[in-house]
Parts: sequence; structure tokens; C-alpha cells
Amino acid sequence: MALSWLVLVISVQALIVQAKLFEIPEDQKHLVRGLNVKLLKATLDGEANPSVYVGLRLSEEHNLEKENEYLQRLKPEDLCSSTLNIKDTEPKTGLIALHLMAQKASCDNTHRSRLIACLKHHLLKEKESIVLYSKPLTSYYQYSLGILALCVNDKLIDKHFINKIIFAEEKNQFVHGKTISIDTEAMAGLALLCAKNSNKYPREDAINMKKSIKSIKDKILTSQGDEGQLGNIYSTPLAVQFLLALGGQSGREPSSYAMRALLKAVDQGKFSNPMMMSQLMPVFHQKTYLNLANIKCDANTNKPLSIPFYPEIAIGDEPIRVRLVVEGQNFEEVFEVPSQSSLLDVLKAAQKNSDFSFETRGSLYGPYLTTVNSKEGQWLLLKDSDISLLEGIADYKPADGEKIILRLRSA
Ligand code: B12
Repeated sequence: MALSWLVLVISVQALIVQAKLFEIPEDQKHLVRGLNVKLLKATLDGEANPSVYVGLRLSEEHNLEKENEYLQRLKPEDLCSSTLNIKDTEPKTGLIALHLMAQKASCDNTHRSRLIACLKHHLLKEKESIVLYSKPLTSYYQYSLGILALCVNDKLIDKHFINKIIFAEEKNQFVHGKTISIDTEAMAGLALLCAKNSNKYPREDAINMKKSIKSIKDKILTSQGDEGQLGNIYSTPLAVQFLLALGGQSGREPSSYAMRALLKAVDQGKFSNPMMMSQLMPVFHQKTYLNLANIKCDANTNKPLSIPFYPEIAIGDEPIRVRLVVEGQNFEEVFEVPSQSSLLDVLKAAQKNSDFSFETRGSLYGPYLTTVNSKEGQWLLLKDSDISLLEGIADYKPADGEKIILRLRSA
């Protein structure tokens, strides 16, 4: 009798362990907590970011007071004009989707129906653009985020909207610059998984979704690098979210490997951008954006994470020299900046000391370079001869002697 109980207990425990794709080792749990604290600290400055709120809500540790204060700052009511007109303004599909997910994460229904109507309108315009010009107004990343946000809010999405993702996946249209965008693959995969799991579609449609999900999974697994990252280290959080949501055995080993890469990257201080931290936070708690569908706010226990004081990293005294090249404009000069300076500091030094000029616009990820020497367009950041930077101008810190290239992407 005692023996059969023991067997039962062991098998139940094995099942519990199996349900989790990866157990964070005890000696690395401080990294997860540290990330949570850093994300909470990010709520203190700058404009409120709905993705940061979602990341905090999908953690298992909460400072409910700080989270509520942040929720009040999100102000989704400012987002959709009463006319729902997106002709004169930039489409904001992704931003509206993130706000809708944040409202779902808060369990407060006040703004939800308005956001849903607004998002549906944006998605319709995106779909029209796909039909007419074979690409969405924004990107397939934002289009998929929009579908996902409606789906976790239990909305039935017309299958023609979903078919656009399936078709784009089939035609390998998820790209970031010139390379495959694992972030977009993962976001599209999460949207399709949510729709398929909702059981709201006829069998034939569900089969098509399943095929597309399989294709996404294959691409994500093929993208695994030697260090365990899926795509690059910053696409890994969303890729792991997709594998977690997919469940099953085949993604287990690659996910564990990817989780180890993420823990290492956190330890190395590579996750300091609030947007990137917010995409990562859920996976350390075995959660994905799909968990928003059945989030329970009253079950949250307040484990007051306090925000410690971090001394600012001192700018080094030793100057470094960075070569700045603007491709196609015959601009190449070396600028001296203090060590630990960001690329943004280099651009500022160049603007001050030469005839170089630049402009940025704010985004959820920090300042986005829009214009160089009066030329507006999709500016890409590279180093040495052709290595694409993995961070934006405010986060990237060039090394002494490095060559930074600004390249205008041709349409
Ligand atoms: C689509 C996309 C792009 C498109 C944006 C235009 C478009 N057609 O939408 C393009 C290809 C131009 C692009 C460019 C870059 N991107 Co990008 N991009 C994305 C992606 C897949 C989705 C962004 C999005 O729509 N977010 C949702 C909306 C709601 O947020 P938003 O703030 O309103 O969105 C706008 C801005 O954020 C801006 N944007 C896009 N990428 C980046 C990157 C940075 C650092 C900043 C500040 C802004 C920015 O474009 C968005 C659409 O207009 C993300 C993936 C991810 N995991 O988040 C990567 C991602 C954010 N990009 C990344 C990078 C590194 C870049 C570049 C710096 C690459 C380079 N070496 O040049 C450049 C930006 C250079 C600059 N000019 O400042 C990294 C950032 C990692 C980090 N540590 O911060 C990500 C996570 C991809 C990755 N895994 O490497 N990107």
C-alpha cells in the first residue's frame, strides 16, 4: 500500500515537472527577481508603456500598488479618436493591441469595448492594404499582435483575417530588414495558436492553422544558434512564449536551451530595455500572452517588491574614438566621446562638431532614428562592414575604434 502511494506521488511529481518546460535553477532565481524589480523600476520614468504593464501582470510576483499606479498612467482613452479615422494619422494597430492586452491584464472593463472597436477598424485597414499592396500598413508583427489581442479578449475573428497570416507565412514574408524575423514568426504563431485553441472555427480552417503553426515551429527551431538563442537573443523571449504555448515534447529541449541563454543574457546585463524586459518577464514564469485569456486578478498575492536604489553608471573618463559612416552620402568622420557612451551620444557629438544632423522619434523601445542629414527613411544601424546592431541608438554602446554605419534601406 505504502509503496503504491509512493509510486503515485512520484508520478504526480513527474507530471508537474513535465508540465513545466524548464525549471529555473535555485541559484539563478535571483536573476528572475532582479528582472522583475528592474521592470518595476522602469515604471517610474518615461511615458507609460502597455507592454511593461502586461509583463508585470504575467509575473508571479507583484507590487500591486505600483502596478495600479502605472495602470492609471496608461490612458488608453487618448488613443482612438471618436471618428476612428486613421487616414490622416499613422496607423497604431500594435499600440492599440498592447493597450487592449493591458486592459485585459488589469481585469478592468472600462475601456475594453472602445479599444476592441478601434482595433477592429485598424485591422480592417491593414487587411485592405494586404489585399491591394500585398503588405499590411504597419507590419505583420503588428497585424498578428492585433489578432492576438482580440483573441485573448474572446472575440471571434473572421477567418479571412487569419488566412492573411497563414498566406504570409507560406510565402516567407515575415522579415526584419533582410533576414527572417523570428519575433514576427513567434507573434504570428501565438495569434494562430490562440485562434485554433478557441475552437471557434470549422475543422478545415483549424487544419490550415495547424499546418501554418507547424511551419512556424520548424522555422523557429531551425533558427536556434550555438548559444541556445532562437533567432537572436532579443527574439528569443517571444519564440519561447510560442514554444511554451505550443506545449508538447518536441519543443522541450530547445526551450530549455533557450531559457539558459536568456538567463545568461540577463546575468550579462543584456536586458535593460523595458520593452525587451517586458517580453521576457512572462517566460520566466512559464507564461505566455495566451494566459491573458484567463487571467485572474483576485488571485494575485501582493509580494511587495521594493525598488532599490541603483547608482547611475558613471560615464568613463577615458575617451573612445568611434568612426561614423553615412552610406551613400560620402560622410565618414571619427568622433571622440567618453567611454560607456551610447551611439546616441556619438550622434550628438557628430551633430555638435560637424555638419552631420539627425532626428529621432519616440517609440516603445526608445528613440528611433528617422532622419540623417535631412534624409528621412528606414535607417538601419550596422557596425564594422555589415553586422546589424542588435540594439537601438540609446542602448548600444560602441567600443573604442569601432566603425558605425548608418544605411538607408531601399524600398
Ligand atoms: C517591425 C520591426 C522593425 C521595422 C520597423 C518598421 C516597420 N515596418 O514596422 C524595421 C525593420 C525598420 C526595424 C528596424 C530596426 N529594428 Co526592429 N523590430 C521590429 C519588430 C519585429 C516589431 C516592432 C513593432 O512593431 N512593435 C510594436 C509597436 C506597437 O511598437 P512601436 O514602438 O509603436 O513600434 C515602432 C518602433 O518601435 C520602431 N522600431 C522597430 N524596431 C525598433 C528597434 C529599436 C531599437 C527602436 C528604438 C525602435 C524600433 O518601429 C515600430 C513600427 O513603426 C521588433 C520585434 C520585437 N520583439 O519587438 C523588432 C526589434 C524591436 N528591432 C530591433 C532592432 C535591433 C532594430 C534596429 C536597431 C536594427 C538595426 N540594426 O538597424 C532598427 C532600428 C534602427 C533605427 N532607425 O533606430 C530589435 C530591438 C532589440 C533591442 N535590444 O532593443 C527587435 C526586438 C528585433 C530583434 N529581435 O532583434 N524594426
